[in-house]
This record gives sequence, structure tokens and C-alpha cells, in this order.
Amino acid sequence: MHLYTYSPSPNGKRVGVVLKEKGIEIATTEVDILAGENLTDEYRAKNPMSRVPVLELDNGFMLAESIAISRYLEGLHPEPRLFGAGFEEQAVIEMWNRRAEINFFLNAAAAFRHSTGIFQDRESVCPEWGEIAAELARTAAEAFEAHLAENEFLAGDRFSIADVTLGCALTFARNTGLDVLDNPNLAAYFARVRARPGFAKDAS
Ligand SMILES: N[C@@H](CCC(=O)N[C@@H](CS)C(=O)NCC(=O)O)C(=O)O
Repeated sequence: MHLYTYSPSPNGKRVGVVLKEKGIEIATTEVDILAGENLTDEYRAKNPMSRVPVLELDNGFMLAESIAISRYLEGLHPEPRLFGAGFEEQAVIEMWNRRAEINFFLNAAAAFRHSTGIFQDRESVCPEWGEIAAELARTAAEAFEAHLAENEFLAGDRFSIADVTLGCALTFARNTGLDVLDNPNLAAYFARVRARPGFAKDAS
């Protein structure tokens, strides 16, 4: 297997956290998305969406999407179980992962991309959309804040892939100036998540 990623990016981090949690090491090529290395024909042949990360499997198949990659890694290395054990637990984890990704992570990313224009070489930029997305991310953070008053992790008392997503998204939001850690339950949760082996220093 070979991983193509940009480790500092939030989706690069999601896979990085999963690898660390499971104690897996994979040969890795860093693709500098800031320098546009993901926009070349050579990279697009690996992923037509031109995004990182991509996991090249031993049979040559190019597996993109950080959650798909994480599921594949869980298949190879089941412990610790990040996607849940039975169908009921798996369904609850899936629900929280999608909420973390769709309601918070994607809005935090849009807020950054559209308020800074960092990728104006490859996409249209709409600063007003950046402001709206930041507001949507803050609203989502309030829903997580209420849920975390009663729960240690998103899907209950066990760390899961949903926490990998929200932990990486909160790190990204904090690093890009979207402050939602004034929510006390969310701040305490963030500290718990970042104490995990997967979030050790170089994954942050
Ligand atoms: N849904 C994809 C999203 C991948 C994605 O958006 N990756 C970002 C880095 S976090 C990227 O490659 N950005 C480069 C660009 O937009 O040109 C996943 O989960 O892997």
C-alpha cells in the first residue's frame, strides 16, 4: 500500500489519526496541495477529484475519500474498533460521523476557503458564503455542545471515527480562527480527544 496525502490538511489528519490509533505504518508521499501538486494530470489520474488523501492498494486500485480509506484500514487492522462492532453501534457512529462532517467540518472548511481565497487558483471564491458557512459551523457546534453535556464521546462512551472527524475539524477550526471552543463541553471534549494516541503532537 502507498498513501498519497498532505499530512497537515484536515483530511490528511483524519487518516493520519486512524493510522496512529491502529499502529500502522505505510509508505507515504506528501502531495503539497498549497503548491497545487494535486492539480497535475499525473495526480488526477490517481483521483479524478484532485483531492488528498488517496490510498494505493497492493493491487493498484486507487482508494480515495478519507472515510473509505479508514474503513479499509479497519478491515485490515480491526483494533481498536473505530467504526463500531454490531450494526446498531455502527449506525450510531455513522450518524455522528456524518453530522460532524456535513454540519461542522465542511462548513468550517468553506469558511476558511471563501474568507481567505486560499484556493482562488482552482475555485470561485465568495467571501459572503465564507461568512454564512462560519455561522452554520457555529450553529452546529452548539448542537454538539448540548450533546456533549451528557456524553464522553460523540457516539457514547467509546472513541470512534466520528471523534476522529470532529477532533480534526475542531483542530482545523481553531487553527484557522473559527473559535467554537468557548463552548465549555466542546472544549473539555476537545481535550479528551486530543489526549488520544492518534492525536499525539505531530497529528495536530
Ligand atoms: N471528501 C474527501 C475530501 C478531501 C479533501 O477535500 N481534501 C483536501 C485537503 S483537506 C484537498 O485535497 N484540498 C485540495 C484542493 O482543494 O485543491 C475526503 O474525505 O477525503
